[in-house]
Amino acid sequence: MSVKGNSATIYSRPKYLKPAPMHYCPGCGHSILHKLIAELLEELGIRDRAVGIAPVGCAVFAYNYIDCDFVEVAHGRAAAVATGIKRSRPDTIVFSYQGDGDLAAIGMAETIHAANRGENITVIFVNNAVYGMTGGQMAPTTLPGQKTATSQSGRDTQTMGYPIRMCELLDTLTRPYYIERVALDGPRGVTSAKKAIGKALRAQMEGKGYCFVEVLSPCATYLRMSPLDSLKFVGKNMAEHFPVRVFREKGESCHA
Ligand SMILES: Cc1ncc(C[n+]2csc(CCOP(=O)(O)OP(=O)(O)O)c2C)c(N)n1
Repeated sequence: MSVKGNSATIYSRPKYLKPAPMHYCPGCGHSILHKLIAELLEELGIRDRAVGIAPVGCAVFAYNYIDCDFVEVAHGRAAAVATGIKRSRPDTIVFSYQGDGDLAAIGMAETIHAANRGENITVIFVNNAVYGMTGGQMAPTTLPGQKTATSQSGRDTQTMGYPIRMCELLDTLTRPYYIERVALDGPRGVTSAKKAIGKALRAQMEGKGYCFVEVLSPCATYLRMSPLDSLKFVGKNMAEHFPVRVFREKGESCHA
């Protein structure tokens, strides 16, 4: 808090969040997550050696907002590029930022193999249960019965399968160090998300290995809900299918 005369500033833009107007829809989780990452870059003192991997998806312009080095990669290729950067420049702190289409559909193979190799990278997986950027098509994480542009009567699990639970899938592997799922469903969820991402970045700084944080995130536009209702959808409907918890910490599986 800084005090000037009779007025006090109790909250301000994080130092490493650029003063650029964001293109995100009202209620979108990406903007909140960008802010958390910007805060952590400052708090952990890693901004000058951080390299973000920007996805193809709604967050394609992440580098316009978060003030650190970034590489923009082709859709789904983040894990492979993150591996290359981290291995060739071990002094960098590499984090990929990926949607469910990017990470769990086209990038599924890279994701699993990077986790299986135990790459010392931080993966931030933004699960909003839909392809946002391209117009609200069904994603691997779309809920059963959820209506999208390509599941107009609702996702039918008989023909379209069930939502893929990435944390659970990765938790079958030996090498990942830390796996947690959090939900941006309100102030408490935002605090948990920051804690989890901070833990994942800190683990990378200590050379611990592969860290995966899944963030359940609202997409009010393609849920066709108000921003407030989309938070409830995340906290209730999404969390029923994607339990919010720590799956693994310190390289030891901690199955509930
Ligand atoms: C190789 C390739 N295939 C498909 C696309 C089209 N495309 C762009 S973004 C996207 C999905 C985005 O959804 P998601 O990753 O969940 O992120 P969101 O937009 O919801 O944040 C797709 C299929 C592309 N750009 N490149």
